[in-house]
Amino acid sequence: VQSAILGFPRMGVNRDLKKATEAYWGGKVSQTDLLAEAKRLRLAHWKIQKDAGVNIIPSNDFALYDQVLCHIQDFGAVPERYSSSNLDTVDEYFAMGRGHQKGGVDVPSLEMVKWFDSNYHYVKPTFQDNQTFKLTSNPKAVVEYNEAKEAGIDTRPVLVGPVSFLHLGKADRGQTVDPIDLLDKLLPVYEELLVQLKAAGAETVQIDEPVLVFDLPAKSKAAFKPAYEKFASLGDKIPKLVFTTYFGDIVHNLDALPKDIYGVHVDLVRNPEQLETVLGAIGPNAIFSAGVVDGRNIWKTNLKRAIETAETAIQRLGKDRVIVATSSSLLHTPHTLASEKKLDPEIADWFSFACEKATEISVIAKAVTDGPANVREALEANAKSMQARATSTRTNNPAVKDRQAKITGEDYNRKSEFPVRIDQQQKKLKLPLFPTTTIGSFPQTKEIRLHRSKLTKGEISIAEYDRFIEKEIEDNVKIQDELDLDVYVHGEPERNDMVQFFGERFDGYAFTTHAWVQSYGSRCVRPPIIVGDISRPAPMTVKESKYAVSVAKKPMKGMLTGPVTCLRWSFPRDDVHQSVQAEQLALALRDEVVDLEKAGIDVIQVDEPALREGLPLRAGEERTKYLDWAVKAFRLSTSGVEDATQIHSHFCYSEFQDFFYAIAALDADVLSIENSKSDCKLLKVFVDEAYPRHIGPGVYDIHSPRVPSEQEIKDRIEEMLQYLKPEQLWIDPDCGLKTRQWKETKEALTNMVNAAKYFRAKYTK
Ligand code: THG
Ligand code: ZN
Repeated sequence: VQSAILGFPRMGVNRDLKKATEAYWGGKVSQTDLLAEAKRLRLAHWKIQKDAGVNIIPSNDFALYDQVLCHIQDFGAVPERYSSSNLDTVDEYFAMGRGHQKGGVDVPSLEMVKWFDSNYHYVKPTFQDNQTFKLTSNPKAVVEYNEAKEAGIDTRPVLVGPVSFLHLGKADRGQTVDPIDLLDKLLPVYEELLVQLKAAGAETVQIDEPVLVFDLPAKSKAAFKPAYEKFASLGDKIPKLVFTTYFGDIVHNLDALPKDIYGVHVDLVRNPEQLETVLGAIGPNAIFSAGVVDGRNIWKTNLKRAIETAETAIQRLGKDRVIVATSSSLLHTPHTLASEKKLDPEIADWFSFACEKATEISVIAKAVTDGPANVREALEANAKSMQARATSTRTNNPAVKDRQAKITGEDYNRKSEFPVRIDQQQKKLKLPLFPTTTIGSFPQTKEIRLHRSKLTKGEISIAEYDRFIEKEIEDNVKIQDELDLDVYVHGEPERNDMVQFFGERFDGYAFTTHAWVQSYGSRCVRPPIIVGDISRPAPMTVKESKYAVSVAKKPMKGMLTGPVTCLRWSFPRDDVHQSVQAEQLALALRDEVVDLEKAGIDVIQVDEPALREGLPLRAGEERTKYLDWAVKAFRLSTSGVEDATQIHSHFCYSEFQDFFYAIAALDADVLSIENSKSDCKLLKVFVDEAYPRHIGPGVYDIHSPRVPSEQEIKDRIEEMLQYLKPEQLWIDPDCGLKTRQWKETKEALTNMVNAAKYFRAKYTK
């Protein structure tokens, strides 16, 4: 029985790839240096997997920015605005990933979107009506296969399959092509690439078709047949293909599973129940790849259970036809547990990051190949860890469970309905028409980062740090005075990431020093880990907010991350349902909300940008259930306040037409939503559904340093007023401003406030 890894994290043990790419973008290292560093990382990662005893090691899972983007370039699907910019291959690639504004070239990036339900973002292939494809002369998959081979490692190249590549793409702006209609044009490129891989020596190829887990439109679903019949007809001219799916089950799409495929991989961590059905559906000689080691989380694999699953498959198919594998690519896990020097050893014993998962997968393969006696020590140690975690007092907090049991229906509801609330809020806040505000964070300057890092290293005292933060807050308030905004924020200088910050303050969480996971391009997040029942040992944000109130003469907004987002952007427990974890987070946040209110904060924003990404990938009962507990968690966290306290919430991803009722059910007094890049037509849903509460659709894009003109913002507001009532509309930017510089922030906000004042004058006449 062979062992396989579907993909390895590419950042390196110390986020080396992030450092190299950012140094290259900043002009600090040459392209040659960057490419050499990338090569060093690939070799290091192959070697880790080989040394761990893994048989099937992936190549072409590496990417300088994003793996889908690599395919766009290698398939000649680069939109003309980039290909005509006269950039070299590497710069053209980065231009598509992050935009390019240099040397007379000014192109924005391609759209970046969430990769399934993960916190990773991929670059969306963007097609023309007259799209053609052409394989590049040096395909990355071949180059990297050869590179590994030269180092003495025979790898299995990974490709995004043709149906997924098209289905995950879109027509370019102004184009009408349905990407899936491009299949016939695309297939020859795959054929050529596969032939080259075979010639280079690749025996098998992992062909990723994760879109098979979706509810697919008929056309996309029908595309698998011609695509894979074509490949089957090529026989020995191409490598054998392992058709690979993950993040869901494929039972509802089994009729689209290629008949003559060499192998099929499914995710048995997410959907173990699909095992029997899939085993019954694959061809009489097909190989079955069992995804039994979680590629999305950091928990040590229960080896006994994984071995049992593999044995079930072996009993049906025989040892030669079964591969044990990670459930998905390990891209979504941190590099190695070995870097965590500060973790409590009791808890560290429960974790397994990418390097450790490589060893697990090889132990499982040995156990089912040669018998468990050959890996007895490893199995015994694993069983001990499992037992220790299951019985640890660290995971179990009776007081939290007790409180959960006492939740009543009342706890989910504000005291009064919105019309009563808004009246009282208005009496207290006395806001003008078209009130202006920002989403919460202000630029995280070098100085702020420096102070945080000095505090961590013990180079300054807590008192010194607190004084510095107060000074920052004071400055932020002054700036808002000058800008003449209506509802202030303190600017969050004391916070790192919006989830990490809370994770470090809740009980029941563990947090790491090096466990970075790629979010997009060179950007990483360090998700905190939920290990046990969650509670709030002490107020988390009250000190800073209270100070902010004391120096501000206008209403100050308190800022919190909502329960669903805290859950989604953490590594969750796998021993308790997510709804239970969300409820615990909600109770802890509810206390914080009430404490903020007591401290004189009259406006409290509870952000839920991850509500959307948590939506189960397929429509149906699962989605309804998810939305039910997610909405309840939000309401539980926010309903403890008086009517006169105004609850805001913010959403970064505004495509919520398909679950609008849930957004409405949050019952937030004011919603701010990302809207600046989308069509204002999206706002139509608020009219259609007669949404009664207040809304601030972002009036400009904060993801770019570009300063919007006052006129541009006025035009935008004018457009919004076609859909929203003047008394409903707030004026705010798209998202938090932490990734921006102060100069552009001040200029943009000045224009925004002036635009708001223009409409205020116009409508109060
Ligand atoms: N926090 C978390 N997840 C997220 C976001 C977030 N997912 C979606 C979206 N926002 C992704 N966006 C970003 C934006 C910036 C960064 C990461 C993800 C970022 N990271 C720093 C870096 O890589 O340099 C490290 C952060 C730090 O210093 O703590 O800038 O906001 N959880
Ligand atoms: Zn946002």
